[in-house]
Amino acid sequence: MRDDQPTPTADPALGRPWWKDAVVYQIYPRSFLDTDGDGVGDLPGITAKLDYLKALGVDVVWLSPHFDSPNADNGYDIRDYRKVMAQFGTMADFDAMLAGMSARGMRLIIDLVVNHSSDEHAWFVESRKGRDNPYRDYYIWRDGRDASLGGGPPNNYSAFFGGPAWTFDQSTGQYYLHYFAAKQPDLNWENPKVREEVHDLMRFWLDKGVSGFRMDVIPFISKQPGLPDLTPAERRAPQFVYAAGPKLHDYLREMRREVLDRYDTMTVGEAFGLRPEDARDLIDSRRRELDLVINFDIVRMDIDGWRKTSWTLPRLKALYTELDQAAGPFGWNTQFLSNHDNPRSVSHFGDDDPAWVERSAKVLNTLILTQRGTPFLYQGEELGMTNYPFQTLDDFDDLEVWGRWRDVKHRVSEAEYLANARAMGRDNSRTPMQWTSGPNGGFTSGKPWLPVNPNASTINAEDQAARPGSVLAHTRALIAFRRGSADLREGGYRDIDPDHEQVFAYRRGERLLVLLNFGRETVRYALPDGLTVEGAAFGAAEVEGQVVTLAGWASVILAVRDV
Ligand code: ISL
Repeated sequence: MRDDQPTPTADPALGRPWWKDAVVYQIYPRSFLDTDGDGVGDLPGITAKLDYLKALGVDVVWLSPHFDSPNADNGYDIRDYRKVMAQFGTMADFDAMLAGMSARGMRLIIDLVVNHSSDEHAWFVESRKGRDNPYRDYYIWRDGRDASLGGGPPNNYSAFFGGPAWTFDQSTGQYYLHYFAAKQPDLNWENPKVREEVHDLMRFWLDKGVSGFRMDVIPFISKQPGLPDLTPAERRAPQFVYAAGPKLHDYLREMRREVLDRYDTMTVGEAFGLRPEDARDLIDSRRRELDLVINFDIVRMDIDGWRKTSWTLPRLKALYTELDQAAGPFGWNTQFLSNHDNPRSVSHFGDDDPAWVERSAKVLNTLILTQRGTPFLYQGEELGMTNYPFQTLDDFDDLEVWGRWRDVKHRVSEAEYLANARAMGRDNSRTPMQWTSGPNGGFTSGKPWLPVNPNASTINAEDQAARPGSVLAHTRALIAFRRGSADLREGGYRDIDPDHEQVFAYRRGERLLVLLNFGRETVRYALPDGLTVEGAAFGAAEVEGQVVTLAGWASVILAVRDV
């Protein structure tokens, strides 16, 4: 532990928190189900599918931002933290959705986006009116660099959605900071009034009955003192500087003292810019900061900025072991392979060829649901939904794709950039849920805000709900199995064959061995000596003595005994 950290208190004598055993399902409301024909998903659409989620075995829903927003970044630019986005419905719709979840024994966590607001938020509208406005210090305003030093923005920070992280405001002659889009000005957490405003809005939603928050880019809220320039090396991945401010732990402990400890909550920090060893303090239960983090090590293992690189199974396995060990005895990991910012897991880590997509999606969902930690499934992952076949850049909605293109178009061909965006672009996971093989995949009766994947004709919930052996059936059964298995929920984790190029083989607890074939070739996998197979605990595989035959993209959970 760093010597600048407070001495942790003894781990509170708390029972096992409910969120350790929960299965979380992330909903991107814009793309879940549209009930009023405007082509955009809405809250009544979620309410209409609560029985579907309950049947799947979902315990907690993580709802991406549902707040009033101009949608510069599809809701991650909030204009009013206490108002439901009109396209999604009303506060009454929210209350009905939450009541429906509670009636089914499900909890809801919502997205806390407080590193920045929308530039249309009343606070920013006031702040930009004048240097002496009471709201001026709700945001981060600075004079430009001295003319003798060339003028321009205060430092060389870059924004993740292209261009500099500073925008000049003519009316007051200063620049304001925005790590993301210019329409997403960063809030000034040094200002206690900002922190009090955030605490108040958290209480507003907790008092309505939500069970916690996923905290958007929360490591960024503490800024570097003096905001010095980035070095050339830091400019390649500025998130590691933006996430290393000195007061993050203070702000989180204050948030816990002032708000969270007064409620029964689950808190998940999006740890963009933190390495596993940096995140460890955030999730150390003795420190009472966050419960969980969403880390980037696996989902971004083959992304370098806008470029897709490559990954190997041994490297993936090494990351699982590193993250498991980094959590240590007082931490707990999230387990996920996709979300609204990353490509579809079956296209990223599986095999989305129509002949293999179902089998490989089942392998990946088995990985998510049998690893040690709290599983997070992303909407559509239970179906094996795939990336979208984007044809041109004009097919993309995401400001990240467009912002990065502006940054690189002078030195990268459009064909090369498009190939990378097709593989890794965030819109891949934002195409509408595929409910049926009918028009627009059953998502809307109108024109969908983003096209529905043409393969909805063969990959959809209606078909899979009726078909044993579907990804949906497999995922549903495995969630039920996991619920009944202390080995999976609480047991230890150990990779028994880290170097194998195609098979991922790991022990869970005392009695389970998970075998995943990450390829099309059948593998006759030799178990280590000293291990006796007692049978298949979940799934099936041919076992002859110490050899297990794994068909292409097959998975099996074996009951084993050490002899
Ligand atoms: O990695 C990224 C930046 O290069 C983005 O995919 C993403 O911005 C990053 O993971 C942070 O994500 C969160 O904050 C963003 C929002 O666009 C994302 O949807 C959100 O998950 C700004 O609020």
